[in-house]
Amino acid sequence: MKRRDFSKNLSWAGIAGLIGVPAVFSRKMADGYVPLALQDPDPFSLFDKDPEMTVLNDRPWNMEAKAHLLNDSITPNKYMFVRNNGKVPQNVHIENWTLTIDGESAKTKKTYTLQQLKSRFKQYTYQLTLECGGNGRSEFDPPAKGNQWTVGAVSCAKWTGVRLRDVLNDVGIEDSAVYIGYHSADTHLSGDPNKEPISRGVPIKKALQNETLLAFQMNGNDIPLVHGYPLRLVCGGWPASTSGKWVNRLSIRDKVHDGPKMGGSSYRVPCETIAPGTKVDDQNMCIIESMPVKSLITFPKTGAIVPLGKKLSINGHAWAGELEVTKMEYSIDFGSTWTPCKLNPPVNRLAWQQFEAEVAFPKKGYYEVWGRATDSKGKSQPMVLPGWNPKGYLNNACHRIAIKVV
Ligand SMILES: Nc1nc2c(c(=O)[nH]1)N[C@H]1C(S)=C(S)[C@@H](COP(=O)(O)O)O[C@H]1N2
Ligand SMILES: [Mo]
Repeated sequence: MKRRDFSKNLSWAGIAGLIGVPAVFSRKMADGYVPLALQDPDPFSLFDKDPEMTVLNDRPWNMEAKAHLLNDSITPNKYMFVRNNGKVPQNVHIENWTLTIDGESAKTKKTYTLQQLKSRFKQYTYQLTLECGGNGRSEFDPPAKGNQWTVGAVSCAKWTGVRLRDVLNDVGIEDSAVYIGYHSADTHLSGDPNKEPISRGVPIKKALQNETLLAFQMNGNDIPLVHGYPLRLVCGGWPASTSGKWVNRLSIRDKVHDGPKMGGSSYRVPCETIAPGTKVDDQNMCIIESMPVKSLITFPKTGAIVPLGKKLSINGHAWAGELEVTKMEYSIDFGSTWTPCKLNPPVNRLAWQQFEAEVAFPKKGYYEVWGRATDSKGKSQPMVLPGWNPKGYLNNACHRIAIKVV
């Protein structure tokens, strides 16, 4: 229950009804005080998340999965990470929800209701990998400020919606178009209604890809509120910050979009590699586009115990931004030698791919299984932390799990 609804709607008798017993000194409670027993529920039930998820922040809410929770090939809501920059919009009414397309490079300005979007344009469903640019940040040294994501800020759900391209073409795109920028209904943490928490976008070329969707469903149901209900931009393979939640306006820009979190060092890395800890001028920071090749061993859970002589089945996912993963390998000797895994193709472009292997161990003792993916351009995951950068983005080092053979 939300505090506001509570103070508006409940009598003391109502409170007693909810708690199940009378509040003995209820008359002594200050006006507007919310009894502990009725304070906001834990975030897991609030957002329908599994209690094994890790909460990294509550203002704003940020939550990640542990590797073993991401074992499904299609990520269910309960294991999907939450990354908010502001406050989740309340009182969303889909009957009144509209999407306006405007901007310097829009031929006209048009507004669509959700119903119009759904009925006027063909609908498509794709499984799309969304990884936060800061996934893996916790390993950076010197450390980077922000949510200390470990490995679980990645998901691959099934998104249904209309192609952004079809809607933009319906509005008309001028030749001058360079970028699109999204605007959303979430509100700034400061409470200032004129401030947007985040307004990012992608180059027009990415906006016009088949798989770039204006989605209204996730895994066959309405998108959960915290993931962008009722309308979300989904740009698979790119930092998930480009996938605007609660989208109500999109601008076709004649320059690189300049909304909050587009400039400075936000979602940018040094254009040239630098030594850890180096200060970099803003003009030498470049916008992150396609995410780098990466993989996650989602089974077994780290710490598994295996009897000697029994092979261990491992499996997980691999993805490579705009590219496909063409090779997946594992190592049990700290990266000295590598053995190929069986790797499946993606169900569609920009979806993660499943891998599996049967791992044999030579004798009793402690092992680590490391996973390494290689993309279609021949780039592999690094074994150690790659390219230090001030904000701690793009850590795609090999994932590893600990195993004891007994
Ligand atoms: N409107 C809006 N869209 C947003 C954000 C946000 O705070 N507000 N966060 C972005 C970031 S940084 C990420 S990583 C993804 C997270 O998506 P999820 O919470 O659905 O997993 O949403 C992106 N879209
Ligand atoms: Mo993010």
